[in-house]
Amino acid sequence: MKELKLGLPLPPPTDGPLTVDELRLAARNHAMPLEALRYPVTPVGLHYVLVHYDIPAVEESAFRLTVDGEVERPLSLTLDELRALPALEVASTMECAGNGRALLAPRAVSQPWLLEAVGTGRWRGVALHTVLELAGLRESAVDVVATGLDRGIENEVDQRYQRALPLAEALREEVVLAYELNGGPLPPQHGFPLRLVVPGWYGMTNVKWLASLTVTDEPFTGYQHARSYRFRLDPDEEGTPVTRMLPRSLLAPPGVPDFLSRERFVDSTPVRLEGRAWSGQGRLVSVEVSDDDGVVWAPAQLTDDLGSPWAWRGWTYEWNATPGRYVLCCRARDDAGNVQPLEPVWNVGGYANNAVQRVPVTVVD
Ligand SMILES: Nc1nc2c(c(=O)[nH]1)N[C@H]1C(S)=C(S)[C@@H](COP(=O)(O)O)O[C@H]1N2
Ligand SMILES: [Mo]
Repeated sequence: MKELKLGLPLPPPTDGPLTVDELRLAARNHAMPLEALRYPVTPVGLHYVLVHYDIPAVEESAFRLTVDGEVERPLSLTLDELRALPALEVASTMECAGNGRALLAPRAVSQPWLLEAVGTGRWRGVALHTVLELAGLRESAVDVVATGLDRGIENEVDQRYQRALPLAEALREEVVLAYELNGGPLPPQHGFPLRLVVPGWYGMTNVKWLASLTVTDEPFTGYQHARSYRFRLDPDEEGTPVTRMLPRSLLAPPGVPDFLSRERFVDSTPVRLEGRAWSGQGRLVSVEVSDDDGVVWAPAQLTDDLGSPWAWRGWTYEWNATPGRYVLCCRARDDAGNVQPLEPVWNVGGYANNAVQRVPVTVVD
């Protein structure tokens, strides 16, 4: 990690119109169209994508995963060697920590997500603990640092993309080094040939193009931990780390959209409203629906197509409405006591804004 002085520090938060920098990021990094909420497992091309720098070039035959640091036996594993280890598949919902950022005011100038930076995949690979056991953890082990092949400059710091996991998280049974998504090889944009998948945590933890695991004897303080991905009310404070996903529910907008505004028009009711909901903080316990902008709420019916505690659950709600204008909302609650707020909770980086979705709908005669 090297500090450069390029005169390219991050711009301050703004209330102004979307900048070209944000538009450029938005065009590279796509969200999941909300109608794709109909699929319990998100088709690969519809899963959201977030790439901080460039998708790196990878030569499969030259690829090795190295494991070093506080281990008894440093490793260098080919993909075939990883595939020969016991396999594990986990259906897991992943959401970017910046989801909802563009709806904050002032907003951090970064990837300007609205609400759809989410997707669910069947991630198949080797459990991280299997590889760590093969290497043999030393008593001194504290963090497992995952480093990607991609490199770039962020806030004047030249870096490889790196995130670390505390040992207790790294040893969880369902943490996967994935070489497959939805039954096929990982596509380039999702981390080919190998990525880390940490169910329950926000997206940034799931290091793509994974090249090395380094076990450290002290907590990791790299850029994506100490500078980025922290809840701060002031840019100069230390802040607290962004970790697990807060509960969120999303509604597949009913009816048909207006091309430009995407306002919805519904011909007649009753309409079966459908969506999905998840939480990385606890078990999802309820989803409620409102058609009056969050004044009166009614319970939705939860479904469980995937049967994975790490994947979103479906929900449905039979909506009976007369002609008129409505604002549909949904909110999720988990058993850790979290519920989606009606108004966003602001922070400098624009992280974890899980305020309820609002979908204006006109029911026509
Ligand atoms: N190596 C590397 N891993 C990365 C990133 C990255 O830029 N480089 N982006 C992270 C972020 S911020 C998110 S939200 C997820 C996005 O994963 P996806 O593109 O497969 O949806 O990957 C994470 N892993
Ligand atoms: Mo992200």
